[in-house]
Amino acid sequence: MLIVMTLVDPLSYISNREKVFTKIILYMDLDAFFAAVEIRENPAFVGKPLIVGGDPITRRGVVSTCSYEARKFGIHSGMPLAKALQLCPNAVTLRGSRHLYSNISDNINSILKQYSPLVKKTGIDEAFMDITNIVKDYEEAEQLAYELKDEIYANERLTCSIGIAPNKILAKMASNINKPDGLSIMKPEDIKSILSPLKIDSIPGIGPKSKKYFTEQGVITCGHLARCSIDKVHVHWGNHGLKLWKLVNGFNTESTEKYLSPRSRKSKSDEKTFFFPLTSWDEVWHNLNDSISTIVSSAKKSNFRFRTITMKIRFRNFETNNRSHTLPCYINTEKQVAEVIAKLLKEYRSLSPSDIRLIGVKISDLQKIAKTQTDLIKFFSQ
Ligand code: TTP
Ligand code: MG
Repeated sequence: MLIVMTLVDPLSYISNREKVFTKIILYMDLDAFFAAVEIRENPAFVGKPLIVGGDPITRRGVVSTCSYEARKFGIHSGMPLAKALQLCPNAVTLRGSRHLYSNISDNINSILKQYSPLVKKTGIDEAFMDITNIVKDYEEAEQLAYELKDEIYANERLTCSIGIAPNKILAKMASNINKPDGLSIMKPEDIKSILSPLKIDSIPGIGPKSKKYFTEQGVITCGHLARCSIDKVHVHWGNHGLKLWKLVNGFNTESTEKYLSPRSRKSKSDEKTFFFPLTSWDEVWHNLNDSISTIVSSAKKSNFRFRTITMKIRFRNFETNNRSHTLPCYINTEKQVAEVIAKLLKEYRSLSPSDIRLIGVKISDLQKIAKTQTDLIKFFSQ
């Protein structure tokens, strides 16, 4: 084991930048994504071990993912389907519906973007969000995470796990702590103690090979690595080892990324549900105009302008789509919103208005108009 006393001051390895955290990052990952969608589409699968991936008839191919019930049998992504079915012969097996997954992925991305434009999608069911400038502290970040989880569930009936931490790698690690449907917060001062009991391979990037190497040296958990002497770590594992040592000791291993300029997470929305089928597109437009008028007047009243416009459309089969458009500059008139909505609606014009169960408009990415600007606008409009 590499716990060796050393005379070298560990802090001599740490730069000033690594001693501070300036960001709050949220990471969201949907739970058992493909499997959860299939269960949503067919409630008969609730509570059953379900595998998505491979060919259910020939049993060829690999598992894309499986429900948490199937995971109890040791089944996991990437496992040959034949082996998975040996472990759990009664598992329901489906090929999967890629088009539907990608559609849902887009919807969820639109939801995230209504909270912050600083979203970085990193996979079909996962994304990072820089929320530094839209929350005051970690308590507010937690509130935002609950709102986000609720909104995702309300729109898509899917659960996700969220991690909040001062950088991306830690946010991702936090999201794995309470899966599924979890929420874990890792404040800078808690990093070391939260990471300590976690297995070394819970650090993203540590695969089976590195894990074996660390295990041979007696490093099983992040805590074991944190207690190793830094100069020995450097000698044995080089710069990569040093970076991991800094991570598990609560230092900032990520350089601050250049994100877009921060904006508000506030939004205003209005939506209409149609219990009786609509008979014409004029009726759809009438309702949309009504929503546009409501939210634009409300934005004007509170001196807000905005850049992102989202149209939400839910069909009678409860499939829900959110389509967003972010403009290059801020606006605040009904006409400008209507123009964007007309473009977003085009995608659906081949459908029948009677298929629409709900339609709504949301404006987000709101910016308060400075008092001097509002005075000028008033002055010129007089
Ligand atoms: P993951 O987020 O890795 O897995 P998951 O969402 O199924 O489960 P978890 O609750 O642990 O997050 O991947 C997202 C989707 O990507 C997953 O549902 C299926 C697909 N996928 C593959 O097709 N092959 C793979 O090897 C993996 C890992 C995922
Ligand atoms: Mg996932």
